[in-house]
Amino acid sequence: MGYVDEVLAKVKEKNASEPEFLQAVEEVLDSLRPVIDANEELYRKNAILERITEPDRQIMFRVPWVDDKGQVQVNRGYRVQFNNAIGPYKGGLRLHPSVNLGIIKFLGFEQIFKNSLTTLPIGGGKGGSDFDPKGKSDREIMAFCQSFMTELSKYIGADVDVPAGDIGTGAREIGFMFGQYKRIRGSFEGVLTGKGLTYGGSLARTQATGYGLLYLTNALLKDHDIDIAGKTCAVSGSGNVAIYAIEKAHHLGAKVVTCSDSTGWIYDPEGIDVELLKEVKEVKRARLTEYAAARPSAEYHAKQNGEHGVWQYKVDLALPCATQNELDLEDAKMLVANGVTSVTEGANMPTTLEATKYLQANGVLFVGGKAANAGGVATSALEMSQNSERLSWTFEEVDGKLKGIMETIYANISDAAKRYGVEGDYVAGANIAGFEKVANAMIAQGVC
Ligand code: NDP
Ligand code: 2IT
Repeated sequence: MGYVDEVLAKVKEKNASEPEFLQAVEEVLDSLRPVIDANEELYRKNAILERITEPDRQIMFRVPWVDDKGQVQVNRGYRVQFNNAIGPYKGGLRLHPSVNLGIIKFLGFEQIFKNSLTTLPIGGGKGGSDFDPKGKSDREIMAFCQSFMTELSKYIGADVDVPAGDIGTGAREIGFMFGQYKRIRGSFEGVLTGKGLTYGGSLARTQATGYGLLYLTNALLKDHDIDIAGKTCAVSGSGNVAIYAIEKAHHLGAKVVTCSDSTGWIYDPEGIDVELLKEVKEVKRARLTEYAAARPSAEYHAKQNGEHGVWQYKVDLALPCATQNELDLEDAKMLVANGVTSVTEGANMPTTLEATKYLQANGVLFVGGKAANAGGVATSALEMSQNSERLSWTFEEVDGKLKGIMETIYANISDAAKRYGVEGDYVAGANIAGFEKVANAMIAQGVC
């Protein structure tokens, strides 16, 4: 058995109850075969694959808090510090009832390669809780965030581990967590990113993941002599990533006709009204039914089981921006039948392995989340730089750097795919480019 297959078998045996983590590891290791084959002795001797698939540590803790009725509630908190070979652990905090250790591990594992691709000095980590922020009052959110940070504060720091937002964690939650960290540790430092602008946040961080996704998509299309202007797009989700992806798609002259949340989706053939969507989601924290009620051109469809949702429409560009495994093989077949040009992932691992293979086999330009959504964490790293030098840069400066980083990422993943004989396979290109830097750093630092 080759080295990759040996390690894959061991990882499957050790982590049998974590399907999302196994899916992420399988995708990465499978596509690293050309690099591993070319340097098998070196990587095997240094146990690089065994080490890169085993977190440095995984922290799990109780999060007790009091609800508005005076009842004590208990959630479980997580922080998985996966790999700090090239910089402090860096990655978001997900607050969603579906969160478990396997999901945090898959996200932390992906973050290693994504963060390496940004070209900035950040390692991989992820955290979160099975807490459900939906329907909670601001006081309940604060009570949870303070309790969560009371424990988490023991393990993080500006040069150690720097968490940020993800599903369910936005500026409000980061603010409450930052306040509690400061109170416990007595230190005003860049320990979290995605902070408010009055206390160390970076301009353009809010927009960064969605904008970055479109900068990368545009670079991909340009390289294939395709003009993004005039193209029709399907976006899923209606959270932070989706909203700013839609906004930037419109800036670039494309038209987004769909968005969704966990209860249903919108089809709006005149193009999504981003200002209205922001009002419904960012200000009122309401359902998409409110968007449809205020917009005569929009259809609202409640989600049932098994339908194709936003992937059933005839579009040129598909941009999944909600959650993992939201685009399956049947959806991929529908997109291909409708002549889709590209699928670029705003979310983390939104496309199943089978769907990814089908899209690639049918000539669809496909870029996975590790490359396509890296703009968020890249701008978090720019926030860390600004905090370190105690300065803040203008929106144009940060946005300009973000655009440059996304174009560099596209060039690097395209080049890595070519170097290893898999031209046009941007999944392999991203995994290879991300891996090489981390593996070299691990070898240089000895057995640790
Ligand atoms: P938000 O919480 O702002 O939005 C998430 C969106 O996805 C909401 O519309 C939500 O609907 C929907 N959604 C979440 N879970 C499910 C589910 N199980 N089924 C159906 N719909 C769901 O999160 P973000 O926009 O920040 O994150 C979206 C994705 O992008 C995630 O995969 C995240 O890991 C990834 N990402 C985020 C980055 C960031 O900077 N924020 C950076 C890189 C990647 P509802 O409101 O009904 O729950
Ligand atoms: O998945 C991700 O890259 C994020 N949620 C952003 C992480 C960060 O540290 O900004």
